[in-house]
Amino acid sequence: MPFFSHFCRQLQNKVAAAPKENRFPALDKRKVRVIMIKNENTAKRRSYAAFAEIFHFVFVENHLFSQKPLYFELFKETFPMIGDMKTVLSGVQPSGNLTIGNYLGAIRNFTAFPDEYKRFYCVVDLHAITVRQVPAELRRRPYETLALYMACGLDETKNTLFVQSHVPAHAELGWILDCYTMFGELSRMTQFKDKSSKHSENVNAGLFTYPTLMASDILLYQTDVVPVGIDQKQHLELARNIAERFNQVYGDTFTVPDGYISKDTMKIMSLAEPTAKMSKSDPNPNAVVYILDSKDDIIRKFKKAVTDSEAEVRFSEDKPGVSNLITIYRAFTGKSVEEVEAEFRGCGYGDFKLAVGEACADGLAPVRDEFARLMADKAHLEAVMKAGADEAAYYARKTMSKVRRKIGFVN
Ligand code: AQP
Repeated sequence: MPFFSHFCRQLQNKVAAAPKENRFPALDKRKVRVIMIKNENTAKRRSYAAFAEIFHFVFVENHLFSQKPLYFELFKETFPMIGDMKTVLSGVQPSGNLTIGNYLGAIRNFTAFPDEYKRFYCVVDLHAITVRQVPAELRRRPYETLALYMACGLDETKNTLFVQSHVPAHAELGWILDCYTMFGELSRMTQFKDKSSKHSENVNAGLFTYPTLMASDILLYQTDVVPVGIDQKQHLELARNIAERFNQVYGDTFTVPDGYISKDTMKIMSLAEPTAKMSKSDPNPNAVVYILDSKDDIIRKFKKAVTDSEAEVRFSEDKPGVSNLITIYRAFTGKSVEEVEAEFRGCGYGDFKLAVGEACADGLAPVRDEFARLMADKAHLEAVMKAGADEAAYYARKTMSKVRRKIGFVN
């Protein structure tokens, strides 16, 4: 960045001159946000400069710099023609150890969005209690999930990382949206049918209204894009319907979101039962590869993976086990189906399974190492959670005040 050293000098001068309570925190280059302003007339540039002065931005040539994300957002709100960013949001339940299904179907795609997007990634603990959780585990897992987000490449200074229950507006909007969602719509959700048959002793109302809480997560941040696995497509469609219904009644209130579903890895299947989705709560540990499994465990699980009796590495609907292994191998090597088929032509399944296990274990090794490093600093994880929740709450409040006003609640 050509202006960066100039900026740092200016910022340091400003820090020295500012009254103590207004001082910037210690200069942290990673946290600096930059807005570029081009082709604007002098009057507009003067207003930017005045704004910059009040909110401790530094204005250098065509760039505005800030260390305070909320001021940065306030600026974009005040001058909406600038910084017209699209918003991305997604989340993972802390309902067990995360699997390569969660990784390939969702988390790895979270990192695909460049800095031009405003990105919110949450740990959806409110969703997790639709199924009974052990409190001590539920307390621990948000740290692990957050550390995994970061270990997978989500930079906490560029993404808003937070825990859903730390922003009460999710539950508040969830209730409101319940009142704009039809019983029949929720009854048609296949995840509700699956989960209520798996947990027949606890078919609670939360399991039934899970999709409206998910709609709340999305609509609260005026989300444009939601990266998810294909299993969430039906819930996403419902979120769109709810947004459109609300907008029809009250006028433009919510952004209608789109899904972002990676074609190649939209559904990673169980290794033991390749016609069923790989799920973190699967009671059979050999069916699931966890992101944090050791290399030995990963290879052992792939060696046991269910295939078929043909001994031919070929991608085909009638070969679900082999096709699933090809998908996983491709995801970790970047090879095409044809390349994989050619590579293993004439080989037995033993060699193929070993190669898949090694590619997967090697691909995940940097994530495991970084996870261990991050988990050793719980205070940092807590600071990330807190900063993320503060920032998310700021956006959530804006949507909630609009929603409350439109519905007719007294402020
Ligand atoms: N097997 C999978 N293939 C592709 N994507 C997957 N996802 C989950 N499993 C696969 C995607 O991961 C994101 C987070 O999922 P979640 O934890 O919120 O809920 P889930 O879909 O119910 O995941 P699990 O692992 O099956 O959890 P449990 O066992 O607790 O129900 C979502 O985007 C999902 O699509």
